[in-house]
Amino acid sequence: MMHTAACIFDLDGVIVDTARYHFLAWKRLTDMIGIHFTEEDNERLKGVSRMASLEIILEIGGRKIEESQKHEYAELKNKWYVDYISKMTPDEILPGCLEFIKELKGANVRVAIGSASKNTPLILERVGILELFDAIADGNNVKKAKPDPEVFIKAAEMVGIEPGRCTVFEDAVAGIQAALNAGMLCVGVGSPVILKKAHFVIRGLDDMSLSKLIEIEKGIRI
Ligand code: B16
Ligand code: MG
Repeated sequence: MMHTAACIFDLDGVIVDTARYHFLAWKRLTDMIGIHFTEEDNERLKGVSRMASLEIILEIGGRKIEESQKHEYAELKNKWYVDYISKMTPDEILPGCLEFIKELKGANVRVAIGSASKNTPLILERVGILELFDAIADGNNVKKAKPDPEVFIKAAEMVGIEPGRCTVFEDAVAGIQAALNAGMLCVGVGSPVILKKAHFVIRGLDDMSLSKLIEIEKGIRI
């Protein structure tokens, strides 16, 4: 018997790899305003909201600017980012994702998105899987950023499943913490060294299946 009744997926880094588009758009902004910004710096932005990402970048560059200027920069970055993601295609869905979601649906497990991104609907629509999800909690209907549990609690509410019967799939440290704060089973997607707080870590959804999820549940005795 399966304990999990809903799976909540982070978007960027779990279902699609949009981190490179975020990087290209932030890089364009940092080049424009003369801040040295590297791919390594970009790691710090994963799972972090747009404005919080800009704050980190300004801190890296040692800049202090007016609020209005911050909004201008964030809007500019987003315009460039939207240009990139508008060109996304279904072949950018990460390996194993569709197969696993189909398996979950076959077992009557609810599937939802729990993402910080305000561009979630656009991305899902571009890669052709908007209709696949029973609920979408994202930067548009959630106020508090991960590690606050709000986004995952909201997703659980939307599918009508108690948090204790939800499993989260997350690639960012802040997201793992958010899932733990929500009282959910948390599967990290990526490096076990970085995601050490997760209950279990997989390299990608191609490393996941219904039977493996049941084994993970048994291992942590929920
Ligand atoms: P937007 P996730 C997050 O999505 C990204 O990881 C993070 O890099 C980005 O800054 C954030 O969304 C906000 O995105 O500017 O599109 O609203 O990983 O929570 O799915
Ligand atoms: Mg992510």
